[in-house]
Amino acid sequence: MTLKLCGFSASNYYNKIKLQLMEKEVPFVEELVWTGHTDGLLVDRSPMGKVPFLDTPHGPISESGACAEYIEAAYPQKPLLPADPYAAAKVREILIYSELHLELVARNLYPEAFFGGKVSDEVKERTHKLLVKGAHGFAKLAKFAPYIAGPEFTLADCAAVAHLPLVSSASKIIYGEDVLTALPVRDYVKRMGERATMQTVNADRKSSTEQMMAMRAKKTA
Ligand SMILES: N[C@@H](CCC(=O)N[C@@H](CS)C(=O)NCC(=O)O)C(=O)O
Repeated sequence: MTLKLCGFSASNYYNKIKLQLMEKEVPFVEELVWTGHTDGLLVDRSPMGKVPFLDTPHGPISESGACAEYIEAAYPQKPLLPADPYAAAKVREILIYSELHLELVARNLYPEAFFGGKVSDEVKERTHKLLVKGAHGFAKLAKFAPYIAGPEFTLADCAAVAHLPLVSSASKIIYGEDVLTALPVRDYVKRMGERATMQTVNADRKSSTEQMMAMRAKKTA
């Protein structure tokens, strides 16, 4: 059975796994699954109702971190984690910072930044403090030399290239300033965008985002 990546291409976490699979040249198919509904079919496969999740020959796996580790272990070709345990831990560390201390924090702003909703001033203030702290922490670890963890393309790049642009743009829209301004994110994302794999991710993201926005507009009409 071919590995099946489930979710939609506008999702940054989905794209983290899609990029990993393409970079490793692991054969996979995609199943379009939207979120926002809690029917049995989705929560049986992804108990929190989130995407992405993987359908493997052994059964489903939710949470992109678990999916990414499964892919590295089950498909050792073109490894995206160093063999050295310390070097691998440093890659995972950067990946976790980009998600836990940046993306997940910035996510509080997305309803207003991207979806026409409203976020309270209290949430904005608290989120700003956490984002500034997260950006300082991340800046101490990220290398951009030329990849996020150093000279090799790693799993941390699959995450960073999916998450950092969203963190920057949400912060610019809500606060009028980019909390990642001290970091060379723009050049990094541009450089990453030259990869054929990333061009596919970006083209699919664009059409999926249009589809998602059209569905949302229809719902609120
Ligand atoms: N920790 C999860 C986060 C995934 C996530 O938040 N996915 C979003 C789409 S980008 C989602 O499914 N949102 C719908 C929801 O939370 O109900 C992971 O790493 O897979």
